[in-house]
Amino acid sequence: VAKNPSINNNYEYIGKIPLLNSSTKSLPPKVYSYIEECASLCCPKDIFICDGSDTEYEHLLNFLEKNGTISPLPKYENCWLARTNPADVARVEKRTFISTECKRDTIPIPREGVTGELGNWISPKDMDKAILERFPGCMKDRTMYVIPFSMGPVGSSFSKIGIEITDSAYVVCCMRIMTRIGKKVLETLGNDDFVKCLHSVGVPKRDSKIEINSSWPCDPERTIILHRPDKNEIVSYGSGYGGNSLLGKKCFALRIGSTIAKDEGWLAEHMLILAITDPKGRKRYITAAFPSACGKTNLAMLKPTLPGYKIECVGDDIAWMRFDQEGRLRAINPENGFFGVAPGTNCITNPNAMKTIFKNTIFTNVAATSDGGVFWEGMEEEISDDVEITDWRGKKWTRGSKTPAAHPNSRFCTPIKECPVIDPDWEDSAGVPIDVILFGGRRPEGIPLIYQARNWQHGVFIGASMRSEATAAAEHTDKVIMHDPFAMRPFFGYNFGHYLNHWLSMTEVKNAKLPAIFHVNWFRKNADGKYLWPGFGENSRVLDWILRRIDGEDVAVDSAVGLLPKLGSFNLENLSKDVNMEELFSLPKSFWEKEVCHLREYFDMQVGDDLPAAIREELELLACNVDKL
Ligand code: GTP
Ligand code: SPV
Ligand code: MN
Repeated sequence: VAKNPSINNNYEYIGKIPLLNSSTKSLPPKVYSYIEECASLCCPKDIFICDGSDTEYEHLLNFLEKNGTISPLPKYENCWLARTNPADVARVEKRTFISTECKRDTIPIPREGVTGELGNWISPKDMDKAILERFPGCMKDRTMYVIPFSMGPVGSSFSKIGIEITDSAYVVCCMRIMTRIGKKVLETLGNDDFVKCLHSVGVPKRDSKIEINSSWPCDPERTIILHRPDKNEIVSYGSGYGGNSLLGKKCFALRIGSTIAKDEGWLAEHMLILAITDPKGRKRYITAAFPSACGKTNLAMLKPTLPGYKIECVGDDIAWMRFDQEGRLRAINPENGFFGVAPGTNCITNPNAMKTIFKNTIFTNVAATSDGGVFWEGMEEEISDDVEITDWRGKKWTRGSKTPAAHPNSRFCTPIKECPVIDPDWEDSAGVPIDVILFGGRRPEGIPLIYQARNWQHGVFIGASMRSEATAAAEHTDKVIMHDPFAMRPFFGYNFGHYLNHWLSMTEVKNAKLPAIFHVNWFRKNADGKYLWPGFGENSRVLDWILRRIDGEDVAVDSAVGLLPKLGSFNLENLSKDVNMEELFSLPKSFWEKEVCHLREYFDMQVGDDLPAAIREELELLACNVDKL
């Protein structure tokens, strides 16, 4: 990035490696040792300590542009397009591991002969081996960046600090958007402990079969994402993409976060946080756990179609929650940006996102237009017919082409502060009080638009039973329905059975005012494969029913699966399309019989002895109810 240090003798050194831009005096001793340790392993050409300033950001963008990693998007203000290697486009769940001495601390032991689907365990010895096979010398000829970052507002008692060390300037730029980085973080940290996050895009072996371009170095064949919860340590190799490389996000805030949360008595969840103000002016906060690419960003900044409602956004992906002295569950969004799915976003589906993302944004793997803008599936009405389109791989693309213009997991990376509907209290260090928790997924069949859990235990069972169609957010290629309990399957930092016990134990918190729990499904389809529910802004009707329900209105009726809206209680006034409500809320017996079978098999095969009795009890109750349908 900077000048050649060999012609300047004024550089300080860490070990034998020149420190480009800072003084070792500004580094707390523990940070210094961590840098020294990583530098001696990775052998970078120099070291750059990120201060988070605008000048630094410009400098890095400039470097990335020269290197061909990003190109400017002159149609907008300070926006950039990055194209990745086509082999590095999503999270890689199969290559993600948690390391503990005892395997069962990480994952439930599956039934003999069955492959575990609730995370991957690696022994500490094998983790060390995996590191030594990949990291020595991996940053040769590259700069090693040191990013001090805070998850949560700097200095808040909820917040936690990490140091990410990476050889990717793209990662630095995205971390600057997604978290709070720089000098202030180091000052706040002092000589306290921090979460150690080491990342390298890697160097492929000589005989690698994957074509690697210098604009997006990576090593897809040897990519590995490792976590050591007992040492608060993350090591990620081989990928520059999203959840694999922005280590504050899924690795820290969810995997390491959930293990810290378990020990300290709180919750780290894959959830959006929104504020909703009803026509009477009452404001409430809702969190929602939907699997990756299943609608969190869209709900978090929804523009209600129901008059009189207002929605404000606190966060779109991660919630850290704990009960306060009064027994209120309080949540913060530990992030500072949105790393949102681009395809499907437009002025009809998500107008607030469209107002957010055309300033100070790094787009990754979207298509480009000849007038210096971006394009993706769903943006057809937003661009003029005469612009030419270049697809995410950099090839000419024509309308009607068989391959998508934007990669289905293409993303925008945008500062939260650009969002026009950000909640004024979004950075409140005490967190916002949560009244409602939603679970949901992509369920083309059988699952009604909305139902409510009868109580906390039933709600935890509903979270545990979540299933959803696979999406492009990870490496799964076909659209199979996968189990994704709590939308956390890829993100559990410890044994799912223990996680369930932790959730169940919230009833024991003194004075706990437990939020009401609901399950939603925007994605049910009819026999022609068309969505039954218009979704997006119309989802405000579902939120309206939820609020009236928690306000004690007589709007619910019990069913086999939980509480459903009473006939006629749902506000359908001026609904944008004809909806077959009967079909949308039906509970087909044969479907639910199969669902119960799937759940029973999953709990038996995957969770086994670690399944809490309370969850088993709820399953048997459901089975019994379904029998009577
Ligand atoms: P991650 O960032 O991967 O965790 O995803 P997310 O949960 O934030 O999902 P997001 O809101 O980005 O939505 C993913 C896709 O689902 C987008 O293409 C949306 O357009 C689409 N989507 C979101 N809400 C709805 C809805 O109510 N109905 C329909 N049909 N599609 C929706
Ligand atoms: C998800 O997959 O849930 C995301 C995107 O939010 S990533 O940061 O890649 O994990
Ligand atoms: Mn997510």
